[in-house]
Amino acid sequence: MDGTENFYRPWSHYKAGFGNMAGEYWLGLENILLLTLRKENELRVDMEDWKAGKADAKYSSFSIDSEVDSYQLHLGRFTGGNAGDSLTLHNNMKFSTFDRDQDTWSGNCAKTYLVAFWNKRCHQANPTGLYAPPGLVTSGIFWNSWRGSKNVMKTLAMKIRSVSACACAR
Ligand SMILES: [Ca+2]
Repeated sequence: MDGTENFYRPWSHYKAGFGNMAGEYWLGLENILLLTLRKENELRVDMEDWKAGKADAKYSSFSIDSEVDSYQLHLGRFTGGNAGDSLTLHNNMKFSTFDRDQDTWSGNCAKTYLVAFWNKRCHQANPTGLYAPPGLVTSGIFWNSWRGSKNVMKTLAMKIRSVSACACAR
């Protein structure tokens, strides 16, 4: 959202989480695992490009495996949103950082594009790319189905919430 946080980090940082919850932030794979372990969660991705346009993409479920299974991604179906679907390609991929290459490419996506994600060979969505205005970096934050891989995003947030109805007392 403002480029103040460094997202080019090793496995241990992506496992534990980093940043400030009020600003740029990665929740941490271990926390995501615990949050998605017992309840079914849905995912919503909100984004905004540099021309002030907004878009979103929604998925019916979102969970990950534990670290021994490399935090493999399990994504439900795309349920709508004007950003289109750029995440289904990443379904069933293991998480990769520059120091732990688990993508399906012979090279190292994380190192080549300075990212950490559920890379395949390599990506259609790049939420942890370098933050910069359009034209300054070759591997910025993008969502391919909405604005292509060259039109970078100004903000991007991945949000999960439980799909089960609230059982709280009124
Ligand atoms: Ca590889």
